[in-house]
Amino acid sequence: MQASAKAQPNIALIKYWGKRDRARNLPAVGSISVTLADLYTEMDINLDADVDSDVLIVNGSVDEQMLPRISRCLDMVAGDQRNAATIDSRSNFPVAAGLASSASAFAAAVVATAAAAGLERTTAELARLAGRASGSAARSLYGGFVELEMSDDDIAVSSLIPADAWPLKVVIAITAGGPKPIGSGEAMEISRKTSPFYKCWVDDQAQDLDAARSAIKNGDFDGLANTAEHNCLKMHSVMWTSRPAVVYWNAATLECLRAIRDLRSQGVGTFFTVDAGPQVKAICLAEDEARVRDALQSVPGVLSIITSGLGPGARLTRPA
Ligand code: 2P0
Repeated sequence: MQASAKAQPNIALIKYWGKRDRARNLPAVGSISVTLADLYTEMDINLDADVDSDVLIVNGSVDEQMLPRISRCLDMVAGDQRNAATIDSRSNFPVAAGLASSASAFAAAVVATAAAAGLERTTAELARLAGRASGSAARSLYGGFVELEMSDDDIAVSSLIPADAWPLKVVIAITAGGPKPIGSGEAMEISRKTSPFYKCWVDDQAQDLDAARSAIKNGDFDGLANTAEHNCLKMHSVMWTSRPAVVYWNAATLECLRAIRDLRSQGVGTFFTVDAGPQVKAICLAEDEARVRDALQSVPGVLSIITSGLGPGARLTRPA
């Protein structure tokens, strides 16, 4: 009745923004991501803990705010007749700051809960369950380059190529601490209902997915860079044209984009992406990682830098 799992966050190169079905949390668009290696969430689930109701500890402190969402996720995996659980979650990076902490948390949660409940589930089934809890979490069940495909009835997630087939690096510039002003789930709904660009965003996505998929299969860095930057800016254009506008960037975010574009124009293998937060992620060729890190480190307003390679999908650590 006890199990532990480890999962890494993922960074979308072709992004998910908007829901097709809120009740089942189905995304309106497919997405493609890279799973990171060096940032992680470890989660212990105990379904034999002798507690009256679920208790969630995040990095050593009781977390009442996340508890209802985590409890619903455990219900989805183990059924709502399950025992109350203690859930102990530890992450080695800032949570709720646009670093996809919900992805690694819910991916770890579904893997550990299924094992604690003694259930055999395939990775594809676990990915669908994780996606119900948080759309991006479905992608963290797989390693390397991952595609989430959207059909009318459900999602299907798969690895396009493993992490070691194209060992790119990710340099993350932290430009602000603390939680984001508005959660992505709520912000997506505002965009869906109000942005005049939303339909165009949804209609365009298949083209970006096709271009990115073939760039990944062909190891075409420039092709991937052009498509990913375009897709990121298109998503933020949808956010900015929502009412009220959803603006996650700060001045340092924009300065980092400029620095990355300057590097690229000098022949450095890097491109940017930005999620629902002010942090900037520079994807880069391994040989250019140090140069990208040094450049972003010296951008005014950058508080710290995190670097990571690409890594595996969520897995059970206990029982191993
Ligand atoms: C992504 N984001 O594809 C996009 C890009 C943020 C910007 O998925 O409501 O936490 O839990 O399904 O997965 C963040 O949204 O949203 C996200 P829910 P989630 O990575």
